[in-house]
Amino acid sequence: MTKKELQEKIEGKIKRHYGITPQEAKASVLYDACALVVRDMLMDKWAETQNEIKKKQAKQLCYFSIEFLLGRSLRNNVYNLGLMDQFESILKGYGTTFEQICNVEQDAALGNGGLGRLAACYMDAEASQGLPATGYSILYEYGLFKQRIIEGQQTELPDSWLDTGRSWLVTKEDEMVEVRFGGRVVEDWSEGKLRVHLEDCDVVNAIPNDMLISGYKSETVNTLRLWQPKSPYTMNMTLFNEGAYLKAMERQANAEVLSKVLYPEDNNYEGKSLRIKQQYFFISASVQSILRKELKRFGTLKHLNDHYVFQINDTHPAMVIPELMRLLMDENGMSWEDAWDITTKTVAFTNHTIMVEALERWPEDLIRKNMPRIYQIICEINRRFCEHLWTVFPGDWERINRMTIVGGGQIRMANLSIAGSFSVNGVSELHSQILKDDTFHDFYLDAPEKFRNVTNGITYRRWLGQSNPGLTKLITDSIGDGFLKDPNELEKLMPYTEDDAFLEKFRQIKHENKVRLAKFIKEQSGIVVNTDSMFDAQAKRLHEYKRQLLNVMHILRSYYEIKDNPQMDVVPRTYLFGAKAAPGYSRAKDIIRLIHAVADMVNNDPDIGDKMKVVFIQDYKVTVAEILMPAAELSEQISTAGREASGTGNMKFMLNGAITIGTYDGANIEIHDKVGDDNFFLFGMKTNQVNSLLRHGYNAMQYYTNNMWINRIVNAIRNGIGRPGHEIGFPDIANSLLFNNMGNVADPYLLLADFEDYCRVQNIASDTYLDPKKWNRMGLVNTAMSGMFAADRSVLEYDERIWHLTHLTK
Ligand code: 26W
Repeated sequence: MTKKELQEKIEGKIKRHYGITPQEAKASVLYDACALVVRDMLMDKWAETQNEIKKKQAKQLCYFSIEFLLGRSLRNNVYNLGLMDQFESILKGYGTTFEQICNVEQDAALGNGGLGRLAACYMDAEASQGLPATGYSILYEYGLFKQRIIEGQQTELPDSWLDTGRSWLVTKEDEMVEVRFGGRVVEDWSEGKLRVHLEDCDVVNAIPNDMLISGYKSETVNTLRLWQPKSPYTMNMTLFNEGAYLKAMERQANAEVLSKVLYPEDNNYEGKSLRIKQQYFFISASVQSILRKELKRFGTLKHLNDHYVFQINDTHPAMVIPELMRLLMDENGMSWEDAWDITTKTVAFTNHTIMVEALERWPEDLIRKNMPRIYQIICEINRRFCEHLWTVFPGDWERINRMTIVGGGQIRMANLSIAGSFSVNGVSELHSQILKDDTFHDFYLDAPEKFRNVTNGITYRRWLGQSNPGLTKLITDSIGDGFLKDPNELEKLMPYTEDDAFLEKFRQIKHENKVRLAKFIKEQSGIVVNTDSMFDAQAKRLHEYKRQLLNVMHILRSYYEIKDNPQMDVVPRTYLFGAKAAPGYSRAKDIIRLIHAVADMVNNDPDIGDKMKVVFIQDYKVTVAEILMPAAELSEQISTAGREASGTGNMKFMLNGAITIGTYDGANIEIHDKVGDDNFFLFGMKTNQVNSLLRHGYNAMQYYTNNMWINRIVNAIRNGIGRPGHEIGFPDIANSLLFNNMGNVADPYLLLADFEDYCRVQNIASDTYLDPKKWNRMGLVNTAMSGMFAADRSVLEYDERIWHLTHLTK
């Protein structure tokens, strides 16, 4: 499309929707007009994609996820359509910039962290690779909370993303479906065979809101279908006339509350009844709408698994299994055996965590009350599964007990997911191995053929092409832009690691990105950072297993070293944190407060000056990550070995030329394999050492007694950290490292055991930084070897190993 045509379209929108000229339009109007024009363009391609799917009778992917952490859309879509130059020039003509208009858009934060962002990266990769895919989730009215720091403490504010997000949605009232809650299951033999239906249930209408998903230079446009609940009941006028206003609207309110808010828990299960209703709501609506299409197209559901594969993103969508069974049997008259055959050929399951506190186990009562038919079906799945297990493990009661789907008054969603799927995968080599050896070992013995690995990946268009234009240009100028479609081409950069002029340009770009971040930090917090210092970043959800506290302990050590010896030569560092804590996770919130206390102490100490700064970046989200990743030099990936399923932030840092300081955990291992020992700061215990230490009784206190630094640091944390006169003590944090608490051993994530080794490699990192050429060469090796962590590679592996989709014209 030419600039002129595009401009006419934008101006047409402004005129028709707002009745003004572009010169009169404020930024929000320009944003809206641009978004609508882009949406129209995607709509045309979307229709083409649908045609091709029909014509080819293509096999499609349905990706079920309770989270999609999309971030902004405008720049992404314009970039994918190859229209960046046109938009930039048109908006310049209106006296503004495209960047300013993009900044109007709020992030669509319909996710918490890794799992949600992965779903978003995969949507991009599928469209880019011409794989037909639909994502299914909930149209949350409020995304993940906005984080404000007040006096060092996190507070949460609502995030009403739809103010700007609406522009991307296409509401399809005519594709509404009904979802039923509660009621009674009625069995009816009147026609000679058993038919089951529900009576007296509460109905919630589900309305699809489709977001169109573009791919990079691709003809394929896919759909993200976000369900919005609407009550079919109008207000109860009798109650209203009696003056019982709230009661009169209760039914309506109960339905619409389903999509009010995204649960902010990450890696922590809480058996909230609204959450299970959210899960069932979007699952039932999605499966119904898929079956409706299949029936319309083929007149039968017998070949469902030839036309669709259902990938469930962790266990949150596990009710697809009984819901698909219910619809096939109760609404389409299929036998149990046929329905089970189709279900288990259609559903595939990805696990994203081995943290036990993240395992979903719903109280039986809750399911029985809210989804009575689903409850019955789960019980029958369980009965038959146990019968099967009895033949595989005769007499092995203990094992069978562990494997049952219903047990101890609970429904175990992971067990249901494995029993009802043809494929189970982890998200990194190590994690998939742990699933087989440990977490799901019993299931592996029962059905080894189900288990696979697909290592996670990220989309290079957003995380390099758009967020780091400087580096993208340098790479394109030297090896062409093929890497944006085939990321393995990044390896062509390897010869440049010996090219001094190239390395100097690489350094220069990193510096510019650091300046950009420094400006952002200054505006947000008033802190002035030294852009010649090493930018050392840890950005991820706040969780004890991710060990932000270990990072803090090292910062304190460096601080005391300077205080003890003010003349000492140090490599200046800026320690950057970005992290949200789940609102109910008090230890995590306490650690955020500690980071602020440390920042307060370090940043205001005249003895320290430019040598150290500690910055907590408020409200870490996709849009902030897009500024942070390109500016980072050292990437902190320091989880306790065996605990981080994969990590994907590690990949974003690597791609942008940061060097990892990390444990042998998750995808860090594969990053280390790619770049080698020389280009990675590896430290800490391995998974087997961690496990055996914990098994044989880990004695954290011994480190406190024997290690002078640990002793000093833990005491300081207990007694008071802060600028003089403003110290705050954190006895709970200190105690958690030393004493058993509430059934937990002291220091369950082994910070004290890994501390010395961490400090050792931190020193190596500092020494390395003194040789800029060496540092830059290491950074470039990281960028060059990062091809395998592209989402394109991941989705193609899913396709080859699990999905077997029909490929569309790219
Ligand atoms: C029910 C509460 C709850 C909420 C979210 C339990 C579990 C989760 C997610 C599965 C947690 C999560 O996001 N896991 C992360 O998934 C990423 C994508 O695979 C991995 O890279 C991260 O290592 C993993 O922590």
